[in-house]
Amino acid sequence: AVWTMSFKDRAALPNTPPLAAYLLYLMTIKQSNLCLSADVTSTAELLALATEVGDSICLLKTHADIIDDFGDRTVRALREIARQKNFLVFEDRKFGDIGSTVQKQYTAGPLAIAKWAEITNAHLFPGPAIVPALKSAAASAIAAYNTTVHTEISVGPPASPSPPSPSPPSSSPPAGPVGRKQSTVSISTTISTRTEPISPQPTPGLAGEPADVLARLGATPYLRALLLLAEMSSEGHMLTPEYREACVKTAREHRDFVIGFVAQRALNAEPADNFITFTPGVSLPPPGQEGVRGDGLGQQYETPRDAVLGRGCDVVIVGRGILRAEDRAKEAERYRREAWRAYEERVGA
Ligand code: 6AU
Repeated sequence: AVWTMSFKDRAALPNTPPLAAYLLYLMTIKQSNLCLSADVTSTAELLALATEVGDSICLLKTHADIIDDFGDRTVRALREIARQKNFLVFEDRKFGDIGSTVQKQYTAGPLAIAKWAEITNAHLFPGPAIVPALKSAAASAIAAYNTTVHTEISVGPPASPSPPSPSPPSSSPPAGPVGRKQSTVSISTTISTRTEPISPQPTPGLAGEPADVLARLGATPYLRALLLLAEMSSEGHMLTPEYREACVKTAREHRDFVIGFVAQRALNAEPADNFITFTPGVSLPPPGQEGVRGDGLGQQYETPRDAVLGRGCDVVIVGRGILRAEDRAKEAERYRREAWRAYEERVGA
C-alpha cells in the first residue's frame, strides 16, 4: 500500500498522473506536505500571505469568490509568487452542478478558474458526469490558453553572501534555516498542442528522477487536476460511507484527472490506488496549551499528526491556525515541521 511509501516513490509509480507526480516531487524537495488555506477577502491580503508563507507550503488554497477585488491583477501576481516560491494553486470551488454548467463555471466568468489554478475540487452529488465534464473543459481551456509552465524549484537558503574567497563553493550545500538541504531542479515544459524539447537539469542526489517526472509532464496535453470531496471535516456532514465509496469508484475511472480526495482519511484500498489525500480541519494547539476542537460553526479540528500518522492523510490544509498567528511565517513553519515529521514517521524515513 502507498500508506508507507515515500512521496518520491509514489511520484515514480508508472500510473501516477503528471500533476500528481509533480506535486509529490515538489513536496519531497520542499519537505512540505502543508497546504495553506488563504481564506482572506482582498488581493492585497492574499498576496501578502502568499509571500510570507510561500516557502513553507507545497500548495496554496484559495476561495476566489470571497476576494472583493479579485481580477487579472490578482491572478498575475499570485502566479508570479507561486513561480518564485514554488507552490501549486488549488481553487476550493467545490463544483456541484450539471456538466454543462460546471464547464462554464470552470473556464469562464470573472473567475475563469482553469486559467490559473492547477487543482480544483468537486462534489459528486450531481452524479459522475461532473468529472469528465471538468476534465474535457480543462483540456480545451489549457489548449486555448497555450500555457507555458516554467518552474525552478529552489529550496533552502538563498546563495549566501559568500565570504570573499577564491575557492569554488563547497559541493555539499549548506543546511537551510530549518535544517533543510538546498536542492534545485529546473522544470521547463510548454503545455500546448506543440511539444517542445525538455531539458532537465537533475540535481546531484536526485539524479534520474526529474527526468522521469519531466518525461511524463511533457507527454500530457494539460496539467490540471481534480479532487473529489469524499468526506468533510464539518460536524454532521451528510457524505455517507456509501457516498464516499462512490467517490473512490469514480476517481478510479478517471485516474488521469482525479489525483485525490478531500477526506479525513486515506482512501487507497486497491493495489493500483495512489490517490493523494488532502485533509482540512487541522490545527495545532499553541505551545503548552490544549488544542482547539472546533470553531462554533461546525468545523472540527485535529492535529497534523492525527491526520498524517493516524489516518494516512498526505497533505494537511490549514487556514485559521496559521492566519490568526502573530507571525504567520513562523507558524506556517511550525505546521510544516509537524506535518512533515508525522509523514517521515509514517514512511519510516
Ligand atoms: O483551517 P480552517 O478551519 O480555517 O479552514 C479550513 C478550510 C476552509 C474550508 O472551506 C475548507 O478548508 N474545507 C474543505 C475543503 C478544503 O474543501 C472541506 C472540508 O470538509 N472542510 C473544510 O474546512 O477554506
